[in-house]
Amino acid sequence: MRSEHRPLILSLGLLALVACKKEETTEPTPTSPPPSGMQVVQSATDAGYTLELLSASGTLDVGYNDLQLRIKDGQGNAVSNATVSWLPLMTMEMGGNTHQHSCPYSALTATTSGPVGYQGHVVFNMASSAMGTWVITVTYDTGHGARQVDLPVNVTTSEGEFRKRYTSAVGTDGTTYLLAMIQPSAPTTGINTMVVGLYKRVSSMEFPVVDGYTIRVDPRMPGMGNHGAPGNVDLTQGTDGFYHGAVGFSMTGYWKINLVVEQNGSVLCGEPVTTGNEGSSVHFKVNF
Ligand SMILES: [Cu+2]
Repeated sequence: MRSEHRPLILSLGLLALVACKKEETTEPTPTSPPPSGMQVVQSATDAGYTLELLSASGTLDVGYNDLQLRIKDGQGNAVSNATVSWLPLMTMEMGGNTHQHSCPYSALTATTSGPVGYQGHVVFNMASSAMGTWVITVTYDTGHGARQVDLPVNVTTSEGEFRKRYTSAVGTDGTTYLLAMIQPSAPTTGINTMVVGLYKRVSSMEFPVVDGYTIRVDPRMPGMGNHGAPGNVDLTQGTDGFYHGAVGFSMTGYWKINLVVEQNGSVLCGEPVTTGNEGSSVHFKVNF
């Protein structure tokens, strides 16, 4: 993800918002799984095209979501030469006021394998509720001018007593940081590859990737004397923009993955685990 492209994408999205005529109908019922194994989350028809948003589970939840977008023409053939962008937007009713915000998300790029289409990811920072609803607005151009389609989506919570894969915290610099665990998605006993997306809130619409920080990793079992495990490697940023490292789990069960975010050796958010402090306020939770 290249954060510097986002303002451009936003500007194009706004231009398209002004430029193109809205005309779509949505079909809220998910259809049967396509051959890729990806399942339709939401679809809509527009100007003879069918747009499908897909995820592995056919659902969306808070945190990191790998997604695909497929555009089919009237004959059912997937379009590969469209220009596409998207904007996830939550509209919230708060005390009589309407507030809108986005969340971290990538650009859409052509799929490199599997069915023809476009791929990207969205890090939802809030679940859908009676207070707020998510819409992913897709702007696409198949060579006949930009058109815009709204895909209303339901985002469920990913947090429970023993699970958590998204968190946010206000740093010592006053900035709100957002952390999304991408790996391990299926933790096992031993050393697990760990991948985290780290973003900051610049405005309600801008959440760029944070570059060059360090995320310290300290997994503990709160139910078993808060013991740790060997094999942890603190996370540093890779060329893909995500933070890569490793987390060790010496046995099955519930683990709290305590995190400390540092910039040049100084702590921005999270607290180290010590004899007097059994956990960090910045953490993920897994149970397997
Ligand atoms: Cu919200």
